[in-house]
Amino acid sequence: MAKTALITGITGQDGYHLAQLLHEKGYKVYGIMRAQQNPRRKNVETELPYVNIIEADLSDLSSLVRAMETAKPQEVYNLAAISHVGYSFKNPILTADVTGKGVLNMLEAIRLSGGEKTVRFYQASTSEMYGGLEYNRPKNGYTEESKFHPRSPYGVAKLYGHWIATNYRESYGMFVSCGILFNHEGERRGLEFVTRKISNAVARIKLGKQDHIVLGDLWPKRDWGYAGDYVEGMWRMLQQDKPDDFVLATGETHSIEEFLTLAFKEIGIDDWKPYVKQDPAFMRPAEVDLLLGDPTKAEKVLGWKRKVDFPGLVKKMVEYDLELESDQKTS
Ligand code: NAP
Ligand code: F7E
Repeated sequence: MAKTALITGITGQDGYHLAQLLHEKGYKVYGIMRAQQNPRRKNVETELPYVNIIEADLSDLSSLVRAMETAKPQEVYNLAAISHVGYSFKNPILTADVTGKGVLNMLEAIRLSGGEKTVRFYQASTSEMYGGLEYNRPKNGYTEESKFHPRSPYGVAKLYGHWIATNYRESYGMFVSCGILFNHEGERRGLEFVTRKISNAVARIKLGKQDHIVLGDLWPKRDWGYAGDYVEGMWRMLQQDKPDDFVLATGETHSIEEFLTLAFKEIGIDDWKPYVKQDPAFMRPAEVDLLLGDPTKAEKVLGWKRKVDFPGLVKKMVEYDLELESDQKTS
């Protein structure tokens, strides 16, 4: 019989890729959406027509219980969050409520609707929990055993989500797996994140629609992979015999300057410096200096490996934005 999955964060980048993957695998897919005047509702309705939309909010437990009762899923993927690190400094309490306590709400909704022993739960944990400081950087990259030292209200809220999910696994024997995912990007990345901001601006510069891009710090380094590869890892985590935590990463780290270099090369520009300005408005009160993940456990246990490499990722994003901007479509 076909399985049923419930995805929170269906309008987001990962919600898009995961819904596609599960649909291809024959799942019936439900997606939770903050529905009132959500500008992204029409994208889901047109691009993911097979998704059954449920109007609910991660900060409203009763709406989540009703969602569980409506969908009756075997698998719940908790992707919803206030996910922008910069925004979390400006709205730390909302971030704690949604990104942190929202995880508890979803876990309680599963228990209250009777799914404690039957539902498998994926929690979207993050490399932001490690913090990237020099004193706390394993030589070969962060593993599932590494020490956490979050550097933003987002990272702190995610750490609460990670530990409460772990606690429900240990306390109630629930099938709860946390994916500690390093940055993953792609055509569906929000325009407020640095990679998509760059790929979109580069396309617009090529087409004469803008003449420069304004960014914050350019030296931080990230372990950047492709979102389409990472949702496959999420699914594999819930197909195991027992729940566990897994790092998904590429094992490489690159600076924003390196991303800029490759992105501008795609439009035939070797020196990006004349096109980039910096503004402290895009800098953070505390920065995560360098993130590098070690995906050995996921490779061994899940048989997961990223397919798209760093140059391939940049190319994919710039090509997509060139087409999008030439067509005058909206994203
Ligand atoms: P995203 O594009 O920012 O999507 C976030 C989703 O959360 C959106 O669908 C948003 O819906 C929803 N949401 C926000 N507040 C909500 C609320 N109160 N109730 C219900 N839904 C709400 O994020 P993503 O890149 O797909 O990431 C998916 C998850 O993985 C997030 O939890 C993120 O923190 C985590 N993560 C991401 C990365 C990465 O590199 N992408 C890495 C590690 C972990 P609206 O349309 O209503 O805003
Ligand atoms: O920043 C720097 C910024 O916002 C990356 C989320 O998905 O991945 C993401 O968090 C770097 C940072 O992603 C701009 O200071 C410079 O050093 O694209 P970002 P993030 O903070 O790494 C993790 C794994 C998550 O879990 C999060 O949910 O780029 N940067 N100039 C800039 N960043 C932005 N957004 N905009 C700039 O203009």
